[in-house]
Amino acid sequence: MSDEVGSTKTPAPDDHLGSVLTENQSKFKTCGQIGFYRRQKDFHPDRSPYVAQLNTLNTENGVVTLNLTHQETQVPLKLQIFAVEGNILRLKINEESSVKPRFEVPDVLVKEPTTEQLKVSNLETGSLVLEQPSSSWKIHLTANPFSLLVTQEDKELISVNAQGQLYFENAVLPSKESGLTETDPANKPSASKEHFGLWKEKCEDYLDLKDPSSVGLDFTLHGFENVYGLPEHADTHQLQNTGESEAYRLYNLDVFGYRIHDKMGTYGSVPLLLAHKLSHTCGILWLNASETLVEVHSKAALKPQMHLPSPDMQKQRVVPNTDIRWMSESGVVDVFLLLGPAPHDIFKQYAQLTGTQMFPPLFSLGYHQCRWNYEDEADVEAVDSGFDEHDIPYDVIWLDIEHTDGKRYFTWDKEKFPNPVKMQENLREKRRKLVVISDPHIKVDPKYKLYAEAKEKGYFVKTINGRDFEGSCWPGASSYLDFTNPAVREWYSTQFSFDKYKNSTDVLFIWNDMNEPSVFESPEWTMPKEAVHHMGWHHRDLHNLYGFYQQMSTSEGLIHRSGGKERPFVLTRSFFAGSQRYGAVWTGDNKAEWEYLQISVPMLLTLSVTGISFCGADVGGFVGDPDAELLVRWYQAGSFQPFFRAHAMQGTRRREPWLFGEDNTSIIRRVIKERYTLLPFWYLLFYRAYLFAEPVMRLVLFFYLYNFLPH
Ligand code: MIG
Repeated sequence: MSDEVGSTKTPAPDDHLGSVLTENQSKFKTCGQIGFYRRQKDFHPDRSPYVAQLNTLNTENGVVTLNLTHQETQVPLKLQIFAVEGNILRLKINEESSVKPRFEVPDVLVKEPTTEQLKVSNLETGSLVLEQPSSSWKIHLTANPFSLLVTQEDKELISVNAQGQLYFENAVLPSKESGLTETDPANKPSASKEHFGLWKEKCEDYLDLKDPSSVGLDFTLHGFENVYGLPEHADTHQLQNTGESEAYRLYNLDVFGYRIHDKMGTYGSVPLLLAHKLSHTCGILWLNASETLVEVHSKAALKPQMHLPSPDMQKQRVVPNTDIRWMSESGVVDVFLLLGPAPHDIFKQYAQLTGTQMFPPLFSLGYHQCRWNYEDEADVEAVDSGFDEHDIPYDVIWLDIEHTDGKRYFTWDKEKFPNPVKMQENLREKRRKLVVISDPHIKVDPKYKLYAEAKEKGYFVKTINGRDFEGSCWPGASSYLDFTNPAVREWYSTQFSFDKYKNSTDVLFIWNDMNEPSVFESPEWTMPKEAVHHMGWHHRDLHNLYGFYQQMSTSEGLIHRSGGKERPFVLTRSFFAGSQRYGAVWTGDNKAEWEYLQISVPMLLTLSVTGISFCGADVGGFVGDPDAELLVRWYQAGSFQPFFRAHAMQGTRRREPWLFGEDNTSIIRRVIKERYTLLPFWYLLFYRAYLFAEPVMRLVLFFYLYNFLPH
């Protein structure tokens, strides 16, 4: 192998890195710094202020609708209850009449769920029972205060609003009836507006102006102690109890070198929580794309013989339970209760709503070699032939942002990559592929065709003043494509066609990075919440969907360029529920440290049980230099993880598999070859994930306990 590949081109930036990482952590909010969290936490009534108005009950088309009225403000909310086919319940809560419509998440559900007729079976004063004749569950609704209890075969399963935490901020009230023009949702005249960040909220030097529109609701899972899901966090697979001052945060952020065992948001979000006990598995999908916080409080069962002060308490605590509280900054309450009962039923129910894993092309299940950056064509060729010389199989080599002309995506750096077609032909001869990066920020440069065209068509996200939003990212000043607009997605997807994307061939596939979106020097390194999208929605309402839409559009572009014949491969960093339909996800900028290798396992398991089977972590660790032992161990683990790619940050030492002595090379060679030996099996597992919604990576208990223990 030439010295070139083994040499360190840039000194390892260790000290500098340390300070960047520390500084990096402090730019993200803690719960206490989030206005809607403070407001919701300040709301802890003895009983829920909401009362169900049974006289408003309507059962048209088998959907149950009734009003919930806030006892003090008298503002009514509209509750809808749907029985969705396949043992799923859907609850929607929205304003009964609104001054401004609220955002409801589009495009995540594969179709409008098919509903079955709900029947009101027992209308007593103050309560009613809803059932669907062919199902074994029942919904018991109590009017005052409002709560729901779902039972299955007459056993308590899930309660809703049993803790009274239904919370709904109405920006502007119908003032005639209430005599109020604005509500303080905490309903405390003494509460300082500034503290609660109702109308404005500071993030560093940045002032966010908005209407208060936060929503929240609690669920009690009866008999459940173990809960899972809610990616993406660098944390254990089983969710931890959240303390009084923290919650799992779902807010997609560019968290370079993220902390482990932290509940801060990372790059992607799936608002799906699973709960498992021996006799039952169930799930809660909270369909909201704004910033969301989730509290988990599991209470273990107390032994029945223990002395408990009251018979009531005794009853409560002989079984364990878990309280879940969801809080979102805006949107509506739209929640699906997946009633199982077996783990595989939950996976199916979730897939019925949001789709299954896309069936990946075979090559993408092989080994991928990536680095920021493979410098030029000679470098690519040297690395490529290095694999042959060392008898190590691989399928894909990757090019990061430096391959472009000044970070203008869809272009090539003419000095470093003068002949990209030739380079791709060389790869093709060996039946190998190329993946190149394509980020959502577009360099502000009127001479850059993509920019000029998008600008002219009005395809960028706007500021509240109607100008194109400009932020800073890799290319310098950049505008951001508004992927929430179907016309933008359509246009962007055509950019991948061979005639538009110069020097691309059918062995080239795509990597979407920075799509949280990442905006340098902006609050929490992302887009300001009041930025304006298609149809006038604010970024706040749909933040967590941005990356989902970019991958959707890219994936459609690759399908389109092949005349609808080929399955695409698109890797994304940011994601949401449903992203499994478009390709693969990786866990972003991990570090070359043992703890990050360890945490990759629970992180990937969690993604897997929330529908995203095609997931992986950078083998070797992105930030910093792994020593030989860590690198070898990482290959050993990574070869058994679904998406298998080595990657390294700019400035780290080169680490192609043959640079650590023959002993280490031979171990790495062996595990990569084993991966290829098992490739047909991986392919089969992915086919089953695609067809039957079976996660590729899965906990043994999900598939073992339920099937073999009596229930
Ligand atoms: O912040 O494109 O997570 O995989 O190599 C750096 C350069 C931007 C972040 C990605 C990483 C990628 C890098 N990108």
